[in-house]
Amino acid sequence: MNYTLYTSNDDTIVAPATAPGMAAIAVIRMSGKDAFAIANQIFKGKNLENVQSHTIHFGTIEYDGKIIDEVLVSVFKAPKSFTKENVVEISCHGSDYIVKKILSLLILHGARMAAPGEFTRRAFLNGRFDLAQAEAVADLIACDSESSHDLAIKQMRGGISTEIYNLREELIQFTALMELELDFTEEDVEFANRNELMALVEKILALTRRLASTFEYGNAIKNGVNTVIAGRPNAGKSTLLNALLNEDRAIVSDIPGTTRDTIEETIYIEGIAFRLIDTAGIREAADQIEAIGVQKTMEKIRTASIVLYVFDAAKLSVDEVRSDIQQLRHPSAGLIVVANKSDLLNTNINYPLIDNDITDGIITISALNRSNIDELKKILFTFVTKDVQTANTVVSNLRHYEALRAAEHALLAVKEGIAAHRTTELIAEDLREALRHLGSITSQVSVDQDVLGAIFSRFCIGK
Ligand SMILES: Nc1nc2c(ncn2[C@@H]2O[C@H](COP(=O)(O)OP(=O)(O)OP(=O)(O)O)[C@@H](O)[C@H]2O)c(=O)[nH]1
Ligand SMILES: [Mg+2]
Repeated sequence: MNYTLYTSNDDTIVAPATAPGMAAIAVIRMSGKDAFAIANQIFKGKNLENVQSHTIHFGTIEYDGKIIDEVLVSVFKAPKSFTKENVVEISCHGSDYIVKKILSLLILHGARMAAPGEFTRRAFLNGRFDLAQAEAVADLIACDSESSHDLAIKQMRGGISTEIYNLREELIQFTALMELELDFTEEDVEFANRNELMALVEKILALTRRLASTFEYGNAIKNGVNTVIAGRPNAGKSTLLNALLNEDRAIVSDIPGTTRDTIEETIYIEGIAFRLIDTAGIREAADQIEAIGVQKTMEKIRTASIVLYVFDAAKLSVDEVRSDIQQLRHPSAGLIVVANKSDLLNTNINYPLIDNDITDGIITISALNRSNIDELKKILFTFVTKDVQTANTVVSNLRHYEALRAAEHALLAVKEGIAAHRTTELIAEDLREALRHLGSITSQVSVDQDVLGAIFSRFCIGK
């Protein structure tokens, strides 16, 4: 959707606000200065221009003397509406025919079909909220688990905006002082205390780094955590998948090399989606199909957030376990060691020789007896949420993440500049660059029209 396709903001726009298909009710939303006048043309009930804001009215939609539907009409008068414009919401019966008919009648009387995201875009342009919050509305609509919902609400209420706002204000003060110095170049004065500036830059750097680091986890919460179950053949990987799912999804047998293609299923642990991926056991493949399976396993590990390394605790030596970990360890994924088949062991096992810093957790289970499975789930949940839980704000938006990273880059240049006693002019330039990136998150500076277009086109029509 191209930004230039939007026509005037004076138009009254209309779109279905509910998904198409059969449903009990459907809602059509109309926003703009003529919303009441246009609705009045087809609504037989009260005169909507004369009713109070935030009221609901029963009546019929009629055209050519024919009743199209019995409806409820909600009235929101500017500026107390989502878009801060006059808004009418028509709740009709949920049939695509009725929805289309009513839409066409409203368009006939002067409304225009809304472009994707145009309602939210108007809300933004009319100062209803900042850009980061507008993007959170998109996330809120798309969210499908409790955690992603929490995340979107936090952001919509202005989490990231407030965290950035105050520090950015301080930075603006310094930049202003630096600009002042530029007016007195011959006199060699320093209005901006370099030590204080350095301390502030450090503080902002810590914030941008903290916020950026929540991105990876925030993203995982939003999109599901890729969790690859890997290990040698017969370790019990498929049995573990079944135990975590609590159903017999994957084929289990005592023949090594049972699983040849990957199997993917999703489980929710306290609202967070984990995409479990059962893989072919890793060994020297006996045939070509198995070789392809092993290759696929390694590919899956590269895209994993967590690798669950499963081994047969009754069979493998510590050295073998260690060498497997070396092979499976991937810098961008956590690695949790799962010692399986505890039911075959007489004594409790202890793995003091498996380095703690190369694993993110070790647990002994019996996939067959389903013992310790809940504990394993707890480890998974804690691993994913440990960074997020301590943070007030979680960055879940790629645009914000990129802006934070760009700000960090500019701030590092400021730091270097101060340390190297560079000229005020050079430092001020990097400061402005940092301010621009920080400001672009909440759009305290002008955001390119292209950027706006890209953001709002992520919405679908009616949002
Ligand atoms: N005693 C015992 N046997 C288990 C346990 N978990 C799995 N097994 C058995 O180990 C054998 C292999 O289990 P699978 O789940 O198919 O192993 P896998 O790792 O998926 O094997 P491949 O798909 O061949 O790589 C089966 O006979 C399982 O019943 C366990 O906790 N205890
Ligand atoms: Mg298997």
